[in-house]
Amino acid sequence: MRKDEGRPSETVFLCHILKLNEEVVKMKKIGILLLIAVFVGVTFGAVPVFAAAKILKLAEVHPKGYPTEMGDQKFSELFEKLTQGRYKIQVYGNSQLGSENDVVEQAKLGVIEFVRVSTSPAISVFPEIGVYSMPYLFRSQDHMWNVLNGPVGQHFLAAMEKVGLVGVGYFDPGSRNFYTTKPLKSVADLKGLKIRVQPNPIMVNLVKLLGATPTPIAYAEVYSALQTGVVDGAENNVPSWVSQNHYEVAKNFIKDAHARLPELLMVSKKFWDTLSAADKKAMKDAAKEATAFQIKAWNKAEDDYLAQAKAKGCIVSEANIAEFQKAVAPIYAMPEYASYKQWVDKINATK
Ligand code: BDP
Repeated sequence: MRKDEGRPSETVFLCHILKLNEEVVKMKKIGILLLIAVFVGVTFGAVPVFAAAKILKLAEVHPKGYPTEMGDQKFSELFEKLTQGRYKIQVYGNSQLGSENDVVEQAKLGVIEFVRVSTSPAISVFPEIGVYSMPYLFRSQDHMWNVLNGPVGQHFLAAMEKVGLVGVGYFDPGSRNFYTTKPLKSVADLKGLKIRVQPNPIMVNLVKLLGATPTPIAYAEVYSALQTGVVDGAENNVPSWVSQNHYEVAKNFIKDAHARLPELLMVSKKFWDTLSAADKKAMKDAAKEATAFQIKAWNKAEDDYLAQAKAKGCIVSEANIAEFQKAVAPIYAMPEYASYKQWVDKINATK
């Protein structure tokens, strides 16, 4: 009896095993089908529904809410949308990824996909673009945009490909002006002062022509350089002066508008070359719209930051522009900038 008792449960057990086997076979079939689907998708260009977005890095020196940073965010949002979420750009502000000179090098190597930097750090890898930092080159904001949107501006964006970078677009830089810890009303007041400049040979020469001593320092270190007296002043646009708190220490600002150095949005050529023609177009389109957005944000920020500085008791003086122009004019005759003449002429001829 005992032997017989065991029989029904053995049968049930066997049935279970058989059912389980069927399930395993079913699951294997589904697995194989899924594998085929992925293979076909990848091989023939269809995108598997579960593909994760590729994360890209964009280096920026400014903090959240600064107009160029807002432009970066807009660009990132649009590029993601235009590529149906296949790419996601993460903006690293506040010099988190390094100084502008460092990140330009990293973008050349393909370690960082995008950089938003001033023209200055691009000069070390592409000297021709230095022409943009010549003093009083652009007559106004409108003149600058006519140049940037015209053949000269577009030439520079494309030509950087030779050095491993592709210019995607420009952002508005405003105009650069001097500010110091000492009273500042004229060129004479700059005499003998130590002035922070971007690591840019043209800015070094410009400051020398004004009788001051240029000190190249990375952007993130300017505040402490001013505070500790390593420098007596710096030169920049109003939003940088205020957002970096330089205005707390260097309260004297003179509106001499000696230069406008276009802000560059560049992509690593290494990454650019991996893109389809449609994605390259998407990137350019995203940049175009982001530029229009940034210009609006810029114009508003300039006014807001200036009001903030005045409210905090800063002294903002109007410069005798002719006096500044006269002092720096000899830079155009320096032999090291002879090759800029062809560009200067084209820029002067632009309406
Ligand atoms: C600001 C530019 C930023 C530069 C900075 C500087 O937006 O890209 O790094 O000047 O002076 O106006 O270093």
